[in-house]
Amino acid sequence: EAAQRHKVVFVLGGPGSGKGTQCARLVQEFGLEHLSAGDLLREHMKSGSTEGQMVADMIKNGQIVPSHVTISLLQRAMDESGSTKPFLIDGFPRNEENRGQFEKQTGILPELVLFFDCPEEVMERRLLGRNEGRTDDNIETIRKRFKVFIESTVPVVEHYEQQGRVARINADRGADDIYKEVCRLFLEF
Ligand code: UP5
Ligand code: MG
Repeated sequence: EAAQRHKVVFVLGGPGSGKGTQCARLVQEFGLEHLSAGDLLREHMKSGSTEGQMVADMIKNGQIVPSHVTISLLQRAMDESGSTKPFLIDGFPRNEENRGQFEKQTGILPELVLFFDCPEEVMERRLLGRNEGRTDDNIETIRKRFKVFIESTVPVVEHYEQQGRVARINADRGADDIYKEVCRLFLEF
């Protein structure tokens, strides 16, 4: 039996650009399923396995976890949800290797890629003010996350831009203003 092909929207943007905030609103209004790759990895850290410990170390250092780990978690979450709704995949793919492996293993190309564009100083202020106890919300790790974003994730956005799949959104605004624009996009979509 052929694996079920899920419809997917990728949500990309730098650390603190507001991916999680906007996804939470979208799922309420548009009947989508939110899958945060970061949340799945943070959950996986608690498993107590060797792999969980490796994920914890990599997140604390702002490094990208090997594709096979993240893709297994995403694939399982999509399959177990039993949902036919489109999935909003937040914070993945983070590098070209993630992108290629996901396409190869799932056969899925995104219907749309939302890209939240935000200056670093704004993202830095948001992350330092978040206070949710994340091991990567300290200035040292935040700087590493920005570097990884520029070096590894921006090329993924550029790849999808060449395919005409990207909606670039100015994320240097209040969350309500951003959401209005995101809503307009989804109403057309
Ligand atoms: N906030 C949100 N919007 C605002 C606005 N418009 N104005 C003012 N404040 C706003 O927002 C961050 C903070 O800003 C919050 O306090 C919010 O209230 C406020 P949030 O919506 O959480 O932003 P988000 O973009 O989701 O930031 P996050 O920190 O989650 O982004 P990251 O991309 O850094 O984190 P993620 O969880 O995706 O990944 C964490 C780590 O996991 C990575 O560094 C990596 O090590 C690992 N990872 C992988 O290895 N592979 C993956 O595929 C995914 C993650
Ligand atoms: Mg997030």
